[in-house]
Amino acid sequence: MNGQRTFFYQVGTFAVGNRLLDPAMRAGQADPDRANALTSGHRACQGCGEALGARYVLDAAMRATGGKLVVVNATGCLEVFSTPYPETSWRVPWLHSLFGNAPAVAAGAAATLRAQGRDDVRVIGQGGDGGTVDIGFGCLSGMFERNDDVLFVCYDNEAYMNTGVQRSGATPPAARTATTPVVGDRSGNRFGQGKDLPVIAMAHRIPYVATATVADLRDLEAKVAHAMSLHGARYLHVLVPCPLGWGTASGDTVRVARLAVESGLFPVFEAEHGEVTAVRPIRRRVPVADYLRLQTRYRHLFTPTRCDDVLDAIGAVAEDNIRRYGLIEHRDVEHREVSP
Ligand SMILES: Cc1ncc(C[n+]2csc(CCOP(=O)(O)OP(=O)(O)O)c2C)c(N)n1
Ligand code: SF4
Ligand SMILES: [Mg+2]
Repeated sequence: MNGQRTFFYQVGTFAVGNRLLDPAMRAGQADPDRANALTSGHRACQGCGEALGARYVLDAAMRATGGKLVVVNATGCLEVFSTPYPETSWRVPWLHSLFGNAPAVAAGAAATLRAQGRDDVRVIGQGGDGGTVDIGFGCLSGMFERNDDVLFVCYDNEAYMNTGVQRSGATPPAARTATTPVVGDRSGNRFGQGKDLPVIAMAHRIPYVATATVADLRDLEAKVAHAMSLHGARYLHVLVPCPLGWGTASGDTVRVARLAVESGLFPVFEAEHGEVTAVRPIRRRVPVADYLRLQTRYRHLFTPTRCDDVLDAIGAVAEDNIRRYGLIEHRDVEHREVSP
């Protein structure tokens, strides 16, 4: 690449297979020898963001560890669609834990490997938002507090999807779920603003916390690679749109994830030992309505009449994120460009 300029469109998320690039600059998914950790034939819905996210994450982790990886998976869609007995789509050593104890099982796997002197084998725990922010929260906090050598990945689709789209602690305000219906003047989810687990993880001062989405493959892969270069407790929170639960078109998964970022509703950042070290700036800010309108879980905000008060309240959440993380003009912390 000496003396040759590389343009954004040659290295962006959609250029994953650009074989003109130096191998080191290509995305992991462009590698014909990638692990295919979550291979085809599983039963996820078409356009499932969680399946996409898990594939990116685990292939990147397999690459970073030379294939020496053990994965512990909480109960949820990711486990159910991938392992209908006696079949499996996983091409990694993979354990299914209970719904609520994946971080503890992962910590146990890491301790066992250490006791066997096999520090080269790394451990990832993973689960949905319900398994992470609600029922598994105590085990996860313990894993953070003990600084166990585990990367825990939460695939956040903002509800309990596997059991029929019930509200979780990560469900955002006004979203319609099976347990937060739109009835009369009740406008979907009325419980708080959703649990901010990345910030709670940062409060544990663990070595690494990051957020990402399935809209930016290179960013996600780079964060996994960085996480696997570190030891101790690490946490990655990935926004993964769910066409079934969100009421989005299956072809819109990546677009919806991108709009979540560009509206300011999902800040993408990294933090080390409790301090934000990098943010991904918003390139082209969009109104929150552009993001919400694509999802039938928010249809009641637009029809039969537009709920400007609720839209304004959601817009204020985005505004607050933009201010807190400096997503538009960030001067205090480094902006780490993931692509060269
Ligand atoms: C102790 C316990 N309570 C409830 C369940 C039923 N259950 C299985 S998966 C699930 C929801 C999973 O939601 P989430 O963690 O967000 O993952 P998703 O399916 O959305 O990917 C529930 C309620 C269970 N398996 N165990
Ligand atoms: S319900 Fe949602 S999370 Fe579950 S398989 Fe379907 S798209 Fe994926
Ligand atoms: Mg979920």
